[in-house]
Amino acid sequence: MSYVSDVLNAVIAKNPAQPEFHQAAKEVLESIACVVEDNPKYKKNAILERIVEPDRQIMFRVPWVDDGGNIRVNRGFRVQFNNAIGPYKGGLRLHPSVNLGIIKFLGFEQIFKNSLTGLPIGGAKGGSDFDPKGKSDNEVFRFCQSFMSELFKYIGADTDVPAGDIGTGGREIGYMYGTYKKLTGLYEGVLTGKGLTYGGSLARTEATGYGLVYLTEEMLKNAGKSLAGMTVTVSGSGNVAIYAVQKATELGAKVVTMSDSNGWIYDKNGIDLKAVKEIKEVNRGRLSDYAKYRPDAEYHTTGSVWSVKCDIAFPCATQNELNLSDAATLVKNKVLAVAEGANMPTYPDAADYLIEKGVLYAPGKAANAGGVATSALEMSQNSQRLSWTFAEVDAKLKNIMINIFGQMNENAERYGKKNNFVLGANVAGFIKVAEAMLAQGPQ
Ligand code: NDP
Ligand code: 2IT
Repeated sequence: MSYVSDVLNAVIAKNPAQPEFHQAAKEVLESIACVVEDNPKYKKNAILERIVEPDRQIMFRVPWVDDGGNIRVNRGFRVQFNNAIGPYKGGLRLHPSVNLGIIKFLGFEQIFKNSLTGLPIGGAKGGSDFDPKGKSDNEVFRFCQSFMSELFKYIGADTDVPAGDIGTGGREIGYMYGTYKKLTGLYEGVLTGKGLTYGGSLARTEATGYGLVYLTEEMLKNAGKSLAGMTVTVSGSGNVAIYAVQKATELGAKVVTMSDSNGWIYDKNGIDLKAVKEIKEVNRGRLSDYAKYRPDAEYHTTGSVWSVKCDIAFPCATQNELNLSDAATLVKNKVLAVAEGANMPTYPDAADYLIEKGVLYAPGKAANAGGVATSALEMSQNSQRLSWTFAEVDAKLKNIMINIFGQMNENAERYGKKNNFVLGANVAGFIKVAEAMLAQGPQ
Protein backbone atom coordinates (compact mmCIF):
# COMPACT_ATOMS: atom_id res chain seq x y z
CA MET A 1 0.00 0.00 0.00
CA SER A 2 1.08 3.54 -0.62
CA TYR A 3 2.28 5.95 2.05
CA VAL A 4 -0.85 8.11 1.58
CA SER A 5 -3.29 5.22 2.01
CA ASP A 6 -1.37 3.90 5.04
CA VAL A 7 -1.70 7.27 6.73
CA LEU A 8 -5.37 7.61 5.74
CA ASN A 9 -6.19 4.17 7.12
CA ALA A 10 -4.53 5.14 10.40
CA VAL A 11 -6.53 8.39 10.51
CA ILE A 12 -9.77 6.43 10.12
CA ALA A 13 -8.78 3.80 12.70
CA LYS A 14 -7.54 6.30 15.28
CA ASN A 15 -10.36 8.82 14.93
CA PRO A 16 -13.61 6.82 14.86
CA ALA A 17 -16.92 8.65 14.36
CA GLN A 18 -15.28 11.71 12.82
CA PRO A 19 -16.53 11.43 9.19
CA GLU A 20 -15.95 15.10 8.32
CA PHE A 21 -12.34 14.89 9.50
CA HIS A 22 -11.80 11.70 7.46
CA GLN A 23 -13.31 13.45 4.42
CA ALA A 24 -11.03 16.48 4.71
CA ALA A 25 -7.91 14.37 5.33
CA LYS A 26 -8.69 12.12 2.35
CA GLU A 27 -9.18 15.05 -0.01
CA VAL A 28 -5.91 16.71 0.97
CA LEU A 29 -3.72 13.62 1.22
CA GLU A 30 -4.91 12.01 -2.01
CA SER A 31 -4.35 15.18 -3.99
CA ILE A 32 -0.81 15.71 -2.68
CA ALA A 33 0.24 12.10 -3.40
CA CYS A 34 2.14 13.38 -6.48
CA VAL A 35 4.27 15.70 -4.32
CA VAL A 36 4.89 13.03 -1.73
CA GLU A 37 6.09 10.64 -4.45
CA ASP A 38 8.45 13.29 -5.85
CA ASN A 39 9.86 14.06 -2.39
CA PRO A 40 10.88 10.94 -0.41
CA LYS A 41 12.05 13.26 2.40
CA TYR A 42 8.42 13.78 3.43
CA LYS A 43 7.89 10.07 4.11
CA LYS A 44 11.32 9.73 5.72
CA ASN A 45 10.43 12.53 8.12
CA ALA A 46 6.86 11.31 8.77
CA ILE A 47 5.40 14.61 7.61
CA LEU A 48 1.97 13.11 6.81
CA GLU A 49 1.69 11.24 10.13
CA ARG A 50 2.55 14.49 11.91
CA ILE A 51 0.33 16.80 9.85
CA VAL A 52 -2.86 14.77 10.52
CA GLU A 53 -2.31 14.77 14.29
CA PRO A 54 -3.23 18.08 16.02
CA ASP A 55 -0.61 19.64 18.30
CA ARG A 56 -3.30 19.57 21.00
CA GLN A 57 -7.08 19.25 21.38
CA ILE A 58 -8.70 21.16 24.20
CA MET A 59 -12.25 20.29 25.35
CA PHE A 60 -14.02 21.86 28.28
CA ARG A 61 -17.32 22.34 30.12
CA VAL A 62 -19.12 25.64 29.52
CA PRO A 63 -21.77 26.19 32.20
CA TRP A 64 -23.97 29.30 31.99
CA VAL A 65 -27.20 30.54 33.53
CA ASP A 66 -30.19 31.24 31.25
CA ASP A 67 -32.73 34.02 31.76
CA GLY A 68 -34.97 31.68 33.72
CA GLY A 69 -32.19 31.04 36.27
CA ASN A 70 -31.50 27.49 34.99
CA ILE A 71 -27.94 26.20 34.71
CA ARG A 72 -27.16 25.08 31.16
CA VAL A 73 -24.08 23.14 30.09
CA ASN A 74 -22.37 23.21 26.69
CA ARG A 75 -19.10 21.77 25.45
CA GLY A 76 -16.22 24.02 24.35
CA PHE A 77 -13.44 23.10 21.90
CA ARG A 78 -10.15 24.47 20.63
CA VAL A 79 -8.05 22.29 18.36
CA GLN A 80 -4.58 23.76 17.83
CA PHE A 81 -3.56 21.83 14.75
CA ASN A 82 -0.27 23.14 13.43
CA ASN A 83 1.91 26.19 14.15
CA ALA A 84 4.82 25.49 11.80
CA ILE A 85 4.40 28.78 9.91
CA GLY A 86 2.85 31.07 12.53
CA PRO A 87 0.66 31.34 15.63
CA TYR A 88 -2.50 29.21 15.58
CA LYS A 89 -5.29 31.02 13.76
CA GLY A 90 -8.88 30.11 12.93
CA GLY A 91 -12.48 30.77 13.84
CA LEU A 92 -14.87 29.72 16.60
CA ARG A 93 -18.09 28.03 15.46
CA LEU A 94 -21.22 28.24 17.64
CA HIS A 95 -23.81 25.79 16.30
CA PRO A 96 -25.69 22.84 17.86
CA SER A 97 -24.08 20.45 15.33
CA VAL A 98 -20.53 21.19 16.58
CA ASN A 99 -18.52 18.17 17.74
CA LEU A 100 -14.84 17.22 17.85
CA GLY A 101 -14.80 15.73 14.32
CA ILE A 102 -16.23 18.92 12.79
CA ILE A 103 -13.76 21.14 14.64
CA LYS A 104 -10.91 18.85 13.52
CA PHE A 105 -11.93 18.97 9.85
CA LEU A 106 -12.11 22.75 10.05
CA GLY A 107 -8.77 23.02 11.87
CA PHE A 108 -7.09 20.70 9.36
CA GLU A 109 -8.39 22.69 6.36
CA GLN A 110 -7.27 25.88 8.08
CA ILE A 111 -3.58 24.76 8.01
CA PHE A 112 -3.50 24.78 4.21
CA LYS A 113 -5.80 27.76 3.77
CA ASN A 114 -3.67 29.89 6.04
CA SER A 115 -0.54 28.78 4.22
CA LEU A 116 -2.09 29.82 0.87
CA THR A 117 -2.62 33.38 2.12
CA GLY A 118 1.17 33.84 2.18
CA LEU A 119 0.89 35.29 5.69
CA PRO A 120 2.48 33.84 8.86
CA ILE A 121 -0.47 32.01 10.45
CA GLY A 122 -0.83 28.41 11.63
CA GLY A 123 -4.03 26.34 11.67
CA ALA A 124 -6.64 25.98 14.44
CA LYS A 125 -10.39 25.95 15.00
CA GLY A 126 -12.73 25.97 17.96
CA GLY A 127 -16.26 26.56 19.09
CA SER A 128 -19.13 25.05 20.97
CA ASP A 129 -22.43 23.22 20.51
CA PHE A 130 -24.13 26.30 22.01
CA ASP A 131 -26.94 27.62 19.77
CA PRO A 132 -27.08 31.43 19.78
CA LYS A 133 -30.43 31.34 17.92
CA GLY A 134 -33.32 32.47 20.08
CA LYS A 135 -31.07 33.45 23.00
CA SER A 136 -31.20 36.90 24.58
CA ASP A 137 -28.16 39.21 24.48
CA ASN A 138 -27.69 38.54 28.20
CA GLU A 139 -27.68 34.78 27.65
CA VAL A 140 -25.17 35.11 24.81
CA PHE A 141 -23.02 37.30 27.07
CA ARG A 142 -23.08 34.78 29.92
CA PHE A 143 -22.21 31.95 27.54
CA CYS A 144 -19.31 33.92 25.96
CA GLN A 145 -17.98 34.92 29.38
CA SER A 146 -18.03 31.32 30.60
CA PHE A 147 -16.49 30.02 27.35
CA MET A 148 -13.63 32.54 27.50
CA SER A 149 -13.03 32.00 31.22
CA GLU A 150 -11.58 28.62 30.23
CA LEU A 151 -10.27 29.36 26.71
CA PHE A 152 -8.15 32.35 27.83
CA LYS A 153 -5.56 29.98 29.33
CA TYR A 154 -4.61 28.66 25.92
CA ILE A 155 -4.65 31.71 23.61
CA GLY A 156 -2.74 34.97 23.14
CA ALA A 157 -1.69 37.45 20.44
CA ASP A 158 1.47 35.42 19.67
CA THR A 159 0.08 31.98 20.58
CA ASP A 160 -3.39 31.45 19.16
CA VAL A 161 -5.76 34.07 17.74
CA PRO A 162 -9.40 32.91 17.35
CA ALA A 163 -12.04 34.72 15.26
CA GLY A 164 -15.62 34.34 13.99
CA ASP A 165 -17.29 31.53 12.08
CA ILE A 166 -20.89 30.25 11.95
CA GLY A 167 -22.81 31.79 14.86
CA THR A 168 -19.88 33.93 16.03
CA GLY A 169 -20.10 37.51 14.77
CA GLY A 170 -19.27 40.96 16.10
CA ARG A 171 -21.45 40.65 19.21
CA GLU A 172 -19.85 37.39 20.37
CA ILE A 173 -16.29 38.54 19.60
CA GLY A 174 -16.92 41.71 21.66
CA TYR A 175 -18.14 39.77 24.71
CA MET A 176 -15.24 37.32 24.45
CA TYR A 177 -12.67 40.10 24.02
CA GLY A 178 -14.00 41.95 27.09
CA THR A 179 -13.72 38.76 29.15
CA TYR A 180 -10.17 38.00 27.95
CA LYS A 181 -9.06 41.56 28.80
CA LYS A 182 -10.61 41.39 32.23
CA LEU A 183 -9.02 38.03 33.07
CA THR A 184 -5.53 38.78 31.77
CA GLY A 185 -5.24 42.55 32.03
CA LEU A 186 -3.89 42.53 28.47
CA TYR A 187 -5.08 44.81 25.69
CA GLU A 188 -3.74 42.74 22.83
CA GLY A 189 -4.84 41.42 19.45
CA VAL A 190 -5.96 38.05 20.79
CA LEU A 191 -9.09 37.86 18.65
CA THR A 192 -9.84 39.14 15.15
CA GLY A 193 -13.13 40.39 13.80
CA LYS A 194 -13.15 42.92 16.63
CA GLY A 195 -15.31 46.05 16.47
CA LEU A 196 -13.78 49.15 14.87
CA THR A 197 -13.78 51.03 18.19
CA TYR A 198 -11.46 48.53 19.92
CA GLY A 199 -8.87 47.30 17.42
CA GLY A 200 -10.86 45.75 14.59
CA SER A 201 -9.85 46.16 10.96
CA LEU A 202 -11.87 47.93 8.31
CA ALA A 203 -13.02 45.45 5.63
CA ARG A 204 -12.78 42.38 7.90
CA THR A 205 -16.58 42.06 7.95
CA GLU A 206 -16.72 42.11 4.16
CA ALA A 207 -13.49 40.17 3.56
CA THR A 208 -14.59 36.55 3.11
CA GLY A 209 -17.41 37.37 0.69
CA TYR A 210 -15.40 40.00 -1.18
CA GLY A 211 -12.38 37.70 -1.38
CA LEU A 212 -14.52 34.89 -2.78
CA VAL A 213 -15.69 37.17 -5.57
CA TYR A 214 -12.17 38.54 -6.25
CA LEU A 215 -10.80 35.02 -6.64
CA THR A 216 -13.73 34.02 -8.86
CA GLU A 217 -13.26 37.06 -11.07
CA GLU A 218 -9.57 36.17 -11.48
CA MET A 219 -10.44 32.54 -12.29
CA LEU A 220 -12.97 33.72 -14.90
CA LYS A 221 -10.49 36.23 -16.32
CA ASN A 222 -8.01 33.39 -16.81
CA ALA A 223 -10.71 31.64 -18.87
CA GLY A 224 -11.40 34.80 -20.91
CA LYS A 225 -14.64 35.60 -19.07
CA SER A 226 -15.93 37.93 -16.35
CA LEU A 227 -18.71 38.16 -13.77
CA ALA A 228 -20.44 41.05 -15.51
CA GLY A 229 -23.82 39.92 -16.84
CA MET A 230 -23.64 36.48 -15.18
CA THR A 231 -26.48 34.92 -13.17
CA VAL A 232 -25.31 33.78 -9.73
CA THR A 233 -26.88 31.50 -7.12
CA VAL A 234 -25.77 31.77 -3.48
CA SER A 235 -26.63 29.57 -0.50
CA GLY A 236 -26.58 30.88 3.06
CA SER A 237 -27.49 34.37 4.24
CA GLY A 238 -24.86 34.98 6.91
CA ASN A 239 -21.63 36.96 6.92
CA VAL A 240 -20.00 35.25 3.93
CA ALA A 241 -23.12 35.06 1.75
CA ILE A 242 -24.17 38.69 2.30
CA TYR A 243 -20.84 40.21 1.27
CA ALA A 244 -20.43 37.79 -1.65
CA VAL A 245 -23.80 38.98 -2.95
CA GLN A 246 -22.77 42.61 -2.41
CA LYS A 247 -19.49 42.35 -4.36
CA ALA A 248 -20.86 40.12 -7.14
CA THR A 249 -23.69 42.60 -7.69
CA GLU A 250 -21.22 45.48 -7.70
CA LEU A 251 -19.25 43.72 -10.44
CA GLY A 252 -22.36 43.47 -12.62
CA ALA A 253 -23.65 39.98 -11.84
CA LYS A 254 -27.27 39.24 -10.94
CA VAL A 255 -27.64 37.15 -7.77
CA VAL A 256 -31.00 35.38 -7.66
CA THR A 257 -30.97 33.09 -4.59
CA MET A 258 -30.04 32.96 -0.89
CA SER A 259 -30.97 30.50 1.87
CA ASP A 260 -31.02 29.79 5.59
CA SER A 261 -31.62 26.59 7.52
CA ASN A 262 -35.41 26.94 7.13
CA GLY A 263 -35.70 27.66 3.39
CA TRP A 264 -34.52 29.58 0.36
CA ILE A 265 -35.53 32.55 -1.75
CA TYR A 266 -35.54 32.97 -5.52
CA ASP A 267 -35.80 36.55 -6.71
CA LYS A 268 -35.59 36.64 -10.48
CA ASN A 269 -35.08 40.43 -10.39
CA GLY A 270 -31.91 40.13 -8.31
CA ILE A 271 -31.65 39.90 -4.52
CA ASP A 272 -32.55 43.06 -2.56
CA LEU A 273 -29.55 43.01 -0.23
CA LYS A 274 -30.82 45.90 1.89
CA ALA A 275 -33.83 43.74 2.79
CA VAL A 276 -31.65 40.69 3.57
CA LYS A 277 -29.33 42.78 5.76
CA GLU A 278 -32.28 44.16 7.69
CA ILE A 279 -33.75 40.68 8.17
CA LYS A 280 -30.47 38.98 9.10
CA GLU A 281 -28.10 41.59 10.55
CA VAL A 282 -30.60 43.88 12.29
CA ASN A 283 -33.56 41.65 13.24
CA ARG A 284 -31.66 38.33 13.52
CA GLY A 285 -34.72 36.96 11.67
CA ARG A 286 -35.62 34.35 9.05
CA LEU A 287 -35.45 34.64 5.26
CA SER A 288 -39.16 33.77 5.07
CA ASP A 289 -39.64 37.49 5.88
CA TYR A 290 -38.16 38.42 2.47
CA ALA A 291 -41.61 38.24 0.84
CA LYS A 292 -42.65 41.24 2.96
CA TYR A 293 -40.05 43.30 1.09
CA ARG A 294 -40.39 41.68 -2.35
CA PRO A 295 -43.85 40.13 -2.78
CA ASP A 296 -42.87 38.78 -6.23
CA ALA A 297 -40.01 36.64 -4.89
CA GLU A 298 -40.46 32.91 -4.28
CA TYR A 299 -39.81 31.31 -0.88
CA HIS A 300 -39.29 27.51 -0.74
CA THR A 301 -38.93 25.13 2.16
CA THR A 302 -38.12 22.09 0.02
CA GLY A 303 -35.46 21.52 -2.66
CA SER A 304 -32.42 23.76 -2.84
CA VAL A 305 -30.93 26.82 -4.52
CA TRP A 306 -28.90 24.51 -6.78
CA SER A 307 -32.02 23.72 -8.82
CA VAL A 308 -32.03 27.29 -10.16
CA LYS A 309 -30.27 27.82 -13.50
CA CYS A 310 -27.09 29.87 -13.08
CA ASP A 311 -23.66 30.61 -14.56
CA ILE A 312 -21.88 30.77 -11.21
CA ALA A 313 -22.70 29.05 -7.89
CA PHE A 314 -21.40 30.20 -4.51
CA PRO A 315 -22.13 27.74 -1.67
CA CYS A 316 -21.79 29.93 1.45
CA ALA A 317 -23.67 28.10 4.24
CA THR A 318 -22.02 24.99 5.66
CA GLN A 319 -20.25 21.66 5.00
CA ASN A 320 -21.78 19.03 2.69
CA GLU A 321 -24.60 21.18 1.35
CA LEU A 322 -24.06 20.41 -2.39
CA ASN A 323 -24.40 16.74 -3.38
CA LEU A 324 -23.84 14.77 -6.57
CA SER A 325 -27.40 15.23 -7.77
CA ASP A 326 -27.08 19.02 -7.21
CA ALA A 327 -23.81 18.96 -9.18
CA ALA A 328 -25.52 17.08 -12.02
CA THR A 329 -28.32 19.69 -12.09
CA LEU A 330 -25.77 22.52 -12.15
CA VAL A 331 -23.89 20.89 -15.04
CA LYS A 332 -27.13 20.24 -16.92
CA ASN A 333 -27.90 23.95 -16.48
CA LYS A 334 -24.45 24.78 -17.94
CA VAL A 335 -22.81 26.24 -14.83
CA LEU A 336 -19.38 27.74 -15.57
CA ALA A 337 -17.92 27.98 -12.08
CA VAL A 338 -18.55 26.83 -8.51
CA ALA A 339 -16.55 28.70 -5.87
CA GLU A 340 -16.86 27.82 -2.20
CA GLY A 341 -17.47 30.54 0.39
CA ALA A 342 -18.21 27.87 3.00
CA ASN A 343 -15.73 25.23 4.25
CA MET A 344 -16.12 21.89 2.42
CA PRO A 345 -19.70 22.57 1.19
CA THR A 346 -19.38 20.14 -1.75
CA TYR A 347 -19.42 16.36 -1.25
CA PRO A 348 -16.30 14.68 -2.65
CA ASP A 349 -18.13 12.82 -5.46
CA ALA A 350 -19.87 16.05 -6.45
CA ALA A 351 -16.54 17.92 -6.54
CA ASP A 352 -14.96 15.19 -8.68
CA TYR A 353 -17.94 15.33 -11.04
CA LEU A 354 -17.71 19.11 -11.45
CA ILE A 355 -13.99 18.91 -12.24
CA GLU A 356 -14.53 16.03 -14.67
CA LYS A 357 -17.19 18.05 -16.51
CA GLY A 358 -14.84 21.01 -16.92
CA VAL A 359 -16.57 23.31 -14.42
CA LEU A 360 -14.15 25.81 -12.83
CA TYR A 361 -14.31 24.57 -9.25
CA ALA A 362 -12.53 26.64 -6.57
CA PRO A 363 -12.29 24.79 -3.22
CA GLY A 364 -13.05 26.66 0.01
CA LYS A 365 -9.53 26.62 1.36
CA ALA A 366 -8.56 28.89 -1.54
CA ALA A 367 -11.80 30.68 -2.33
CA ASN A 368 -12.75 31.69 1.22
CA ALA A 369 -9.22 32.48 2.44
CA GLY A 370 -9.88 36.22 2.24
CA GLY A 371 -11.48 36.18 5.69
CA VAL A 372 -8.53 34.74 7.54
CA ALA A 373 -6.09 36.74 5.39
CA THR A 374 -7.78 39.95 6.50
CA SER A 375 -7.71 38.64 10.07
CA ALA A 376 -3.93 38.40 9.67
CA LEU A 377 -3.96 42.00 8.41
CA GLU A 378 -5.91 42.92 11.57
CA MET A 379 -3.13 41.25 13.61
CA SER A 380 -0.51 43.31 11.74
CA GLN A 381 -2.39 46.54 12.47
CA ASN A 382 -2.75 45.59 16.15
CA SER A 383 1.00 44.91 16.38
CA GLN A 384 1.78 48.23 14.75
CA ARG A 385 -0.90 50.00 16.83
CA LEU A 386 -2.15 51.58 13.62
CA SER A 387 -5.32 51.34 11.53
CA TRP A 388 -5.24 51.18 7.78
CA THR A 389 -7.98 52.65 5.56
CA PHE A 390 -10.70 50.51 4.00
CA ALA A 391 -9.11 51.03 0.59
CA GLU A 392 -5.68 49.88 1.82
CA VAL A 393 -7.03 46.70 3.39
CA ASP A 394 -9.30 45.96 0.43
CA ALA A 395 -6.40 46.39 -2.03
CA LYS A 396 -4.23 44.00 0.00
CA LEU A 397 -7.10 41.49 0.15
CA LYS A 398 -7.56 41.64 -3.62
CA ASN A 399 -3.85 41.06 -4.23
CA ILE A 400 -3.85 38.11 -1.85
CA MET A 401 -6.80 36.49 -3.67
CA ILE A 402 -5.18 37.04 -7.09
CA ASN A 403 -2.01 35.49 -5.71
CA ILE A 404 -3.92 32.48 -4.33
CA PHE A 405 -5.50 31.88 -7.74
CA GLY A 406 -2.03 32.08 -9.31
CA GLN A 407 -0.60 29.52 -6.88
CA MET A 408 -3.41 26.99 -7.38
CA ASN A 409 -3.41 27.46 -11.13
CA GLU A 410 0.38 27.05 -11.44
CA ASN A 411 0.52 23.97 -9.23
CA ALA A 412 -2.36 22.31 -11.10
CA GLU A 413 -0.48 22.84 -14.37
CA ARG A 414 2.85 21.77 -12.85
CA TYR A 415 1.37 18.36 -12.04
CA GLY A 416 -0.33 18.02 -15.42
CA LYS A 417 -3.85 18.60 -14.08
CA LYS A 418 -4.80 21.93 -15.63
CA ASN A 419 -7.84 23.50 -13.92
CA ASN A 420 -7.81 20.94 -11.10
CA PHE A 421 -7.76 23.60 -8.41
CA VAL A 422 -8.30 21.09 -5.61
CA LEU A 423 -4.94 19.58 -6.42
CA GLY A 424 -3.39 23.01 -7.07
CA ALA A 425 -4.57 24.53 -3.78
CA ASN A 426 -3.68 21.51 -1.66
CA VAL A 427 -0.20 21.17 -3.17
CA ALA A 428 0.61 24.88 -2.79
CA GLY A 429 -0.71 25.01 0.78
CA PHE A 430 1.01 21.78 1.80
CA ILE A 431 4.53 22.43 0.47
CA LYS A 432 5.11 25.56 2.54
CA VAL A 433 3.97 23.92 5.77
CA ALA A 434 5.87 20.69 5.06
CA GLU A 435 9.10 22.60 4.36
CA ALA A 436 8.70 24.61 7.59
CA MET A 437 8.13 21.39 9.55
CA LEU A 438 11.21 19.80 7.99
CA ALA A 439 13.35 22.82 8.83
CA GLN A 440 12.21 22.75 12.47
CA GLY A 441 13.03 19.09 13.06
CA PRO A 442 10.93 16.12 14.19
CA GLN A 443 8.76 17.97 16.75
P1 NDP B 1 -23.07 32.82 9.65
O1 NDP B 1 -23.42 32.24 10.96
O2 NDP B 1 -22.97 34.29 9.51
O3 NDP B 1 -24.10 32.31 8.53
C1 NDP B 1 -24.28 30.96 8.27
C2 NDP B 1 -25.36 30.79 7.21
O4 NDP B 1 -25.43 29.44 6.81
C3 NDP B 1 -26.75 31.13 7.74
O5 NDP B 1 -27.55 31.57 6.67
C4 NDP B 1 -27.23 29.79 8.26
O6 NDP B 1 -28.63 29.67 8.34
C5 NDP B 1 -26.66 28.85 7.23
N1 NDP B 1 -26.38 27.53 7.86
C6 NDP B 1 -25.47 27.29 8.82
N2 NDP B 1 -25.49 26.01 9.20
C7 NDP B 1 -26.42 25.44 8.46
C8 NDP B 1 -26.91 24.12 8.39
N3 NDP B 1 -26.44 23.13 9.15
N4 NDP B 1 -27.87 23.87 7.47
C9 NDP B 1 -28.37 24.88 6.70
N5 NDP B 1 -27.95 26.15 6.73
C10 NDP B 1 -27.00 26.42 7.60
O7 NDP B 1 -21.71 32.11 9.23
P2 NDP B 1 -20.64 32.56 8.12
O8 NDP B 1 -21.32 33.24 6.98
O9 NDP B 1 -19.54 33.23 8.82
O10 NDP B 1 -20.08 31.13 7.65
C11 NDP B 1 -20.62 30.43 6.52
C12 NDP B 1 -19.60 29.41 6.03
O11 NDP B 1 -18.40 30.11 5.64
C13 NDP B 1 -19.12 28.37 7.06
O12 NDP B 1 -18.83 27.18 6.37
C14 NDP B 1 -17.83 28.98 7.60
O13 NDP B 1 -16.98 28.00 8.13
C15 NDP B 1 -17.27 29.58 6.32
N6 NDP B 1 -16.27 30.64 6.46
C16 NDP B 1 -16.51 31.76 7.21
C17 NDP B 1 -15.56 32.76 7.29
C18 NDP B 1 -15.81 34.03 8.01
O14 NDP B 1 -14.94 34.91 7.96
N7 NDP B 1 -16.94 34.22 8.66
C19 NDP B 1 -14.26 32.61 6.63
C20 NDP B 1 -14.13 31.44 5.81
C21 NDP B 1 -15.10 30.49 5.76
P3 NDP B 1 -29.35 29.86 9.77
O15 NDP B 1 -29.26 31.33 10.08
O16 NDP B 1 -30.73 29.38 9.56
O17 NDP B 1 -28.57 29.01 10.73
O1 2IT C 1 -12.91 29.44 8.19
C1 2IT C 1 -12.28 30.51 8.34
O2 2IT C 1 -11.29 30.77 7.66
C2 2IT C 1 -12.80 31.48 9.32
N1 2IT C 1 -13.81 31.22 9.94
C3 2IT C 1 -12.04 32.76 9.57
C4 2IT C 1 -10.88 32.52 10.50
C5 2IT C 1 -10.16 33.76 10.96
O3 2IT C 1 -9.26 33.58 11.79
O4 2IT C 1 -10.45 34.87 10.52
